[in-house]
Amino acid sequence: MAHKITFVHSPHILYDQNYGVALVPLWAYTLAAHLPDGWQADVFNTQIDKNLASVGAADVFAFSGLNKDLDTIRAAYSVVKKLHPDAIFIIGGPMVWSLKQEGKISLLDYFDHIFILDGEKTLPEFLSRVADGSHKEYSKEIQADRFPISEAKPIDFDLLRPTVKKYYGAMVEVSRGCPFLCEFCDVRVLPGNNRSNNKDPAVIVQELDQYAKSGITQVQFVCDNFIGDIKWARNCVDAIIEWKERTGSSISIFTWLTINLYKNDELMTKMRHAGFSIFNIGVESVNSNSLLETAKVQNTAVKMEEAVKTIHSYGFLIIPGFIFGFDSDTEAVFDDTLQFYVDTGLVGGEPAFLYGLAGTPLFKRMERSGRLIKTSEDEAAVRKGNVGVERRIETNIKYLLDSDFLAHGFVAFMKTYLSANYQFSRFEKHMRIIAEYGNFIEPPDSGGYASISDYLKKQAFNAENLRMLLARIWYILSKPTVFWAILKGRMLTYRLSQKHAGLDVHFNYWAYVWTNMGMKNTDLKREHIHLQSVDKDYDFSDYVLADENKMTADSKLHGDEKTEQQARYTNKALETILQQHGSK
Ligand code: B12
Ligand code: SF4
Repeated sequence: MAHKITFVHSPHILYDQNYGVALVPLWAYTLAAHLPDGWQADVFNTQIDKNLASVGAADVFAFSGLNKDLDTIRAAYSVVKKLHPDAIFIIGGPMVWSLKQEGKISLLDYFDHIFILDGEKTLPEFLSRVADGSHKEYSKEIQADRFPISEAKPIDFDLLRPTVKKYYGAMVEVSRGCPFLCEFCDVRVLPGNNRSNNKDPAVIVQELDQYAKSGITQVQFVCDNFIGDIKWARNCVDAIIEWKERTGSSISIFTWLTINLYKNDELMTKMRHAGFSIFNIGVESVNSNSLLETAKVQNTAVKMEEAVKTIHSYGFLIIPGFIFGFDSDTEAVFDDTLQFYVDTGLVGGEPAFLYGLAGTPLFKRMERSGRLIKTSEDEAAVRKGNVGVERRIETNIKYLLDSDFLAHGFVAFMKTYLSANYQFSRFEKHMRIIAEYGNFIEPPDSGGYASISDYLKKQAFNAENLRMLLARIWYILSKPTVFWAILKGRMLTYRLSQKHAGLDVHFNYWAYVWTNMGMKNTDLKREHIHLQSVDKDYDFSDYVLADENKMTADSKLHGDEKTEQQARYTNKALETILQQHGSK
């Protein structure tokens, strides 16, 4: 008799994250491709099916999630456990790694087994042992080595096919890891992850082909940094172009990469032809010492303004990551960031405050210097990410800048950010760069990742999403200045479209992000922001210095070979701060 595993995806839906679209739970379909013979899989996603009580029997129920999903996973577990008490319950995913780093793995003790890191090898081995009854010999925690993603199989598309149209576009994992050093980032500290591990472009094309045959054209290329290995990136882009020419398929791609792309005209040109449309890029800060502090070396080495404009000029849209609260930040941080947005025509992005993610060098530095907030509230913040209901913004770091200044500054920042004049200036600049630089390459396909037809369909057939769409429309119609700016933006798009096809997506994306931010932040007040800073008479002799800042041999064992290099960069910036404060 066949054995069965059901993957239960039960994320905590942050209203302001997905804005009414569900994305394919990739972990489940990735792992389902690696089941041993004699096993069949099912997926239950509480995002698209609310009736968890209808979940059928299985030998094993597998859960996964991010830190913010702790509560919803517990709730889903309780429902399924009550229905199927004799089944085996297991969990894995990014949350498990983070909790382990933080010494809080016991929060998942109610699971029979906890899988740390990649499951492609550990899960099938475990299931084989379940089949012959010997799995009880396994310890509670099952730790994996980094799976060589070059050996990845295509996802189990047969399992996904019946529900694939319920999701916004496709998710294709292409690469894991990143060669850079950013102090706050936990991508680079995962074992073996401080370099790119890449999937075979042939497998990527195979997955694209499956989605395309189901009529899906908007694709997320899931990775940490698409150009972490530039040679592989070129091969991958070539393989996509070859596949498109061979099959006549048409896709638009969203992915994650780094700012150094701007130097590579040939690659950018090819990426336009392949259908690349939107990039998530960590700009992080307009303050060069803050970039040095966080060892974002690829950003310190370039003229950021020119880099952003160049990438825009090809027709790409950038979702910039901006972070406030670096030690090197000055009181000019909010004004300078607002100016940078306008100067470079950035139309997207949602700035956030620096957060110490467990396991990162930043977390360790904050912990050692007594600036990590470790209260029960901290736990709540870890669970919910940055967003809560009453406490909308809450972090786990004591900043050097005054918390009151940061909170007031952020409220004022948001007010300007959302104002119609400011928004229109950004959009106008964005379009002007495209029109004037002479680099623009029309998208080969009419869509673009943010093409709205699929989005609107997802909104129209779901009451909750429809309410969100109406709220969005109301946000525009209820404010004459907003309505007028949107109208001007639409007219500008129309005018420029006469010369450059494919600009609608830029307008759509601008209006989408503006209204998202507006709906979330229009009523943002000082009291929604719970930040802490060091005492006014903070003794800078407690501030962590260069030698103390080196990572331990343990982190090297984890494959993070460049920790000392990162510490050198970070400390160069920190020493500037110490000099300013006349200490040590
Ligand atoms: C794509 C992506 C997104 C997409 C969402 C995708 C989706 N389907 O919902 C978007 C852009 C919306 C997004 C948003 C956010 N994301 Co995100 N995102 C990713 C990214 C790049 C890929 C995730 C993925 O699908 N990977 C591919 C799958 C196959 O990998 P996986 O899920 O890790 O699964 C593997 C293993 O973990 C393991 N495994 C997983 N589950 C299980 C279960 C069992 C039983 C077993 C045995 C094994 C196992 O096996 C799998 C195969 O190896 C990751 C970084 C990364 N490279 O993984 C970040 C990441 C998951 N995101 C992260 C964060 C913080 C967020 C945000 C909270 C950011 C924010 N502050 O706004 C939001 C919240 C999203 C939300 N929905 O509310 C963090 C999570 C950190 C954490 N510990 O919680 C990550 C890890 C990035 C990072 N290092 O900081 N994200
Ligand atoms: S560039 Fe920095 S933040 Fe981005 S994935 Fe690489 S190490 Fe992390």
